[in-house]
Amino acid sequence: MILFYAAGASSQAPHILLREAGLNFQLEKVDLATHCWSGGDYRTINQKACVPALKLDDGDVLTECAVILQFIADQAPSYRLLPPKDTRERYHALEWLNFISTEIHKNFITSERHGGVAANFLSKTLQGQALTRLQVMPRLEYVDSRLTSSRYLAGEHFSAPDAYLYTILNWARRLGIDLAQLPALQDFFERVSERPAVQETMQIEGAPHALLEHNSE
Ligand SMILES: N[C@@H](CCC(=O)N[C@@H](CS)C(=O)NCC(=O)O)C(=O)O
Repeated sequence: MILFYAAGASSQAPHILLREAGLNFQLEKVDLATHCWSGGDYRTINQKACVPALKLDDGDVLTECAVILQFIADQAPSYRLLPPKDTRERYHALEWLNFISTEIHKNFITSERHGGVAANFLSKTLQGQALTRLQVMPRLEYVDSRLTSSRYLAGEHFSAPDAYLYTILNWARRLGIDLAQLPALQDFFERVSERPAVQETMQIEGAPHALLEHNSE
């Protein structure tokens, strides 16, 4: 399997989960500004030009973060990275994946484009970043309220939606959202940060793109 990723992008969630699942995989970095990877034009891998994409050993390519996470979890069922199929708990975990994807992830993505290039996933202007904060705060407050009664989104066990939420909380922090005002989310973030698979992922991916033009953060 090959995971196509960009540092700190939503592809970080499947990256974490592949490590949690102990699966064999390769990483290929994508430059979202030029649509290039070491093998050429990334749009020949994923016509949507977005990461993540997961190329399977038979050549098939899966896209869409929430779906890739389900696929990875199902490759290693003993790790229980999603509750078993056909259980009510499974559907509640899928509710989280869908909520994070449609209500949180997409509200972080800016419509700004730089130099005419669709190259960035978080806003690079102060005005755009303020708008993002307005959009995401009520959704993060909802997640915070739900995490007051359990350690992880699907209960007491780390699972796929947690990898996705963790990735997105990194975006919140980069945009200056102080997690101290969301105490359950702050605890969750610290707990997940300590996981070896997460630390390895963060170290390998390195720093994401700068959040202001002409500023290396
Ligand atoms: N619907 C896609 C969206 C993925 C997405 O938003 N990817 C961003 C990075 S987090 C991206 O590749 N953006 C490229 C661009 O804006 O040009 C999914 O859920 O996987």
